[in-house]
Amino acid sequence: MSLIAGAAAAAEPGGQGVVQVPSMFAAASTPAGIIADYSVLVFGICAAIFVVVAGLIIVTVVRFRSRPGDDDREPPQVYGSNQVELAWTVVPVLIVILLSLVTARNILALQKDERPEGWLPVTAIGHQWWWEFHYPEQGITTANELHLPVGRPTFFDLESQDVIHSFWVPQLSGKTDLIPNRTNHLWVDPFEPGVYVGQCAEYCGTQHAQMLLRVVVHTPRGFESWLAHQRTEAVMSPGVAEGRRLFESTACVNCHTVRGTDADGRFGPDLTHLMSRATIGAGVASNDRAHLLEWVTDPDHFKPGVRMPAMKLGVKQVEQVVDYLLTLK
Ligand SMILES: [Cu+2]
Repeated sequence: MSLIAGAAAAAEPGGQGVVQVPSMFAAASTPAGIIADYSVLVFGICAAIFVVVAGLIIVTVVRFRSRPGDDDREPPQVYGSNQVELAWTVVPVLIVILLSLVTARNILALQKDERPEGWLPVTAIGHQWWWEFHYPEQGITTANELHLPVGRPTFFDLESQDVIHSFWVPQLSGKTDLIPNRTNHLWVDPFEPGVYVGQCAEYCGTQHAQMLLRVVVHTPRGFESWLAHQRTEAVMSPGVAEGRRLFESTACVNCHTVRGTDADGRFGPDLTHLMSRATIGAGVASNDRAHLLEWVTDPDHFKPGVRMPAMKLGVKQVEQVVDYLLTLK
């Protein structure tokens, strides 16, 4: 069911663009590039050590194996060779120093505690089991699908509403934890428009594996038009008045916000522009009428243990609520 499994697919139903394969070796942002280069360096050094050690073992085993006619005397024993001792002390020390220096340089390049002037601020909040993204400069909030521009780096405040989560989009950056009562930071500067997928990387409860996120990277102009659309309030169509009345008279409004209406709950995802998202339930299903009907009827069916309860509405009422949701474009 997971949309990550189908991530290699070229076309995207939501019209968001090509979904990239989530490989940390296909870096699409500076922090991910630094980490990928470092991984290759460490892997290269370890591979060289492996080849030397395994090679010496093989040569020794073959060359000094027992042969017919050998006598049973012990071969000469070597103790206290200064050359050998120096070699296996100095070489590892040099390797450790090299790796420490490169690590320190990379950490300095990756870690920023303050947002540089001109960067886009975004607050990412981890919830069991979905992502809230808040754009403080624009005053908008969305869920599970993060939209970013090319050409302007983004600086994240990472927070958690409940337990420890971890933000990870392999092509954009390394993992950083979202910890309750603490704000961590992360930055990315995507090079190419596209859709990058990621997921929570710290076990956070039963639905941890279905806490997916997608990052839609736009051209600067595309990002501005996305922002302009998200800033607008929900547009009401009279044809779905009954669905809206049901939504606002049941517990839906305790958890969900629809800007421009009475719904201002904060516990669940903001639904003002629900239909601008390609997926529901933090990536468990594509966002269309059939899946919304199933989701509202019984969210547990997709995500056992999910915090959203089944509202015990009749079939007709669920259809009316969903038809209202479908107008939240
Ligand atoms: Cu998790």
